[in-house]
Amino acid sequence: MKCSKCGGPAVINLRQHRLRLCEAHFLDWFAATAQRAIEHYQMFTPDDRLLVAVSGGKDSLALWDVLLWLGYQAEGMYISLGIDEGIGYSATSEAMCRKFVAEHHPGAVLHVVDLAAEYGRGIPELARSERRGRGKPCAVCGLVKRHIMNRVARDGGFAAIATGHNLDDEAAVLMQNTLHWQAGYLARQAPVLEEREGLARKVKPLVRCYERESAAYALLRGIDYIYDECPFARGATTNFYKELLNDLELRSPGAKQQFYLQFLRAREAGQICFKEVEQADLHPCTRCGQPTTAGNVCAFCRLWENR
Ligand code: Q46
Ligand code: ZN
Ligand code: ZN
Repeated sequence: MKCSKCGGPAVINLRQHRLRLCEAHFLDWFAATAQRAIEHYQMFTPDDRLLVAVSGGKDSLALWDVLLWLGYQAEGMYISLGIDEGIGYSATSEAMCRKFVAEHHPGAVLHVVDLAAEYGRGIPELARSERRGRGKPCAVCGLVKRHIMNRVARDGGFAAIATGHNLDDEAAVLMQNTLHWQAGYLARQAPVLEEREGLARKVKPLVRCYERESAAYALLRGIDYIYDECPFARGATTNFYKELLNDLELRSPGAKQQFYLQFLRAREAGQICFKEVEQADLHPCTRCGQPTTAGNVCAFCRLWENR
């Protein structure tokens, strides 16, 4: 297999683009693809300070690496959730983030928030004491991560929070939302979520890259990452949709990309439109000052009352 650009030995076949690339040309292609998405969706400029949400996994570390490589001001943010489940999940993922900085970008800033140390409980204990978290702590975990990210982004004056969501993630969510005709979610599913009354701007620069491409990027750049998924992610419905889309992709290369990018294009062109569900008014929580739609005290602050 030869590189379509230089004729050297190719390391990857991007069937959906009819491109075979050698290591150097693939790394360039990956960075250029991220850069095109950043520009096309007007995500940020080199003057903006970005907070990259890192989990120790391939997508978020690949994103942080490529943003620094492209010359953006990107700081990392890791939240230690206190998840062990017999595999030391949080400890290993934090170690991967620290190793990444030490080995690849010694000058980069990594913000770490340790939930148990700072608030007294990690996700599993918190979920056990919460009605909505029994059995599956993801609802509580999502709430905690959003709150802490937003706080760090706001306190640090960052222009946006960048996450490593790739095209596979977005296509799976799109499929799920489409099959259920979740018009409100479809209206809001976008590579950029604008800032709103104290909620930080959110951007997803890797939305045009397949998951296997961010894995290949991490591998070729020598980035060590945690291979295990969070133990609580097992059986997640998005994984089911990802498998369906991968089957489709095998039969018809490019199907995944077509499904997701055509949705964005058609919406941009006004060919399809979904009415946004009225968003509830936000006001500051009387305890922490962060935006909430609930009563005076936000859901995050109320979490710690249940013992
Ligand atoms: S970290 Fe948290 Fe995820 Fe683990 S507990 Fe669920 S939400 S699966 S992305
Ligand atoms: Zn080449
Ligand atoms: Zn609060």
